[in-house]
Amino acid sequence: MTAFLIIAVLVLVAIAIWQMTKIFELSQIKSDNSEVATDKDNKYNGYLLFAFLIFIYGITIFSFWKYSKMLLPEAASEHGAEYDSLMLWSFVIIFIVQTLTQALLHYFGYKYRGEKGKKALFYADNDRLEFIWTIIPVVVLAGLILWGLYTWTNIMDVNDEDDPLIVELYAQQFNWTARYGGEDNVLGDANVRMIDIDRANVLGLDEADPNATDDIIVKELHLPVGRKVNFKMRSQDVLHSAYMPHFRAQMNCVPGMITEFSYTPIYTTEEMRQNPDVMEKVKRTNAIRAERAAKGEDNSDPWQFDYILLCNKICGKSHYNMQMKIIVETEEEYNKWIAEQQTFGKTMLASAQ
Ligand SMILES: [Cu+2]
Repeated sequence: MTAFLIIAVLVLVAIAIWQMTKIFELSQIKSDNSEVATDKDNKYNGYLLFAFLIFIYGITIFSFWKYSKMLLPEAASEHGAEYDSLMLWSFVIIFIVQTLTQALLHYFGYKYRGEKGKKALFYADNDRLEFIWTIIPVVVLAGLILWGLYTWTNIMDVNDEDDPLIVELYAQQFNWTARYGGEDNVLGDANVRMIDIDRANVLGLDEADPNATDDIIVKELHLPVGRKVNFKMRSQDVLHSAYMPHFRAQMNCVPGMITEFSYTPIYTTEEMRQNPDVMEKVKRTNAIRAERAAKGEDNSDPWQFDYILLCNKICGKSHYNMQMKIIVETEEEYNKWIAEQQTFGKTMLASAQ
């Protein structure tokens, strides 16, 4: 890596010196006009432009072929499908417009390259043409914006209808903690100033608040499938971002305030593991791992799919590893799991002894 950087720097320095000598040359008054483009130069540039067009189309096709398998699998939340189709249609439109305009731009650049004796045509305006290329983008963009706004308000609507599960996501450098409201599904008051590590009050819960007693603090997020979840995000130190890619969910965690996001998971972890895209990805990843293990670079434990909560805001040196496992399960499995977790009240009692 260092060798590569040194070479890159040397190349850049060489280019800079070359450019500077060129500027110096240009500043000299000379009689020969070798810097003026000839027909041959123009032809050469025209061909290069055409070659560049073929190159960008080639690399686009190559990227589709090579990298489309890196895309996320089908969305695992109720709003996810709507979000994905908005994204897909935006890309389809951008792709069509980009393909046409780049083709025209490069083709005309090539076709009307400079030639001795060729004169530019003065063409003042064409109302109809201008009307068409104004009205089409206006209609398409207005449509996309309206659809986007509609989707946005739908997704960002955090309300307490339909008895959502209330979960706090607590971010700190460099890990996540989740808190459930317990029996009453109400989170007790909390403030980072009340954090008391010695007494295991890691999230700064208000011990005087009766709602806090039955809160449950965990390091692995469990969610019952089909039930809406309202997340309340907090951060202890710097800006973080709670990113749950499979659910198409992301929200900043800001110190000193509570941010919210809500979604309904529609597939359990087990169901998602049966998804063809996911199975394909697991197969590919494990093949790579086995290859590395054979060279002694990795352990050979097979990887299996799990939903994940990631930090998506560069928050410090271990940001890359700030993550928490999410398990979506049936309601019975979830109830069984939550019943086994210790409440905040019990943790406080135990630490007092
Ligand atoms: Cu972070």
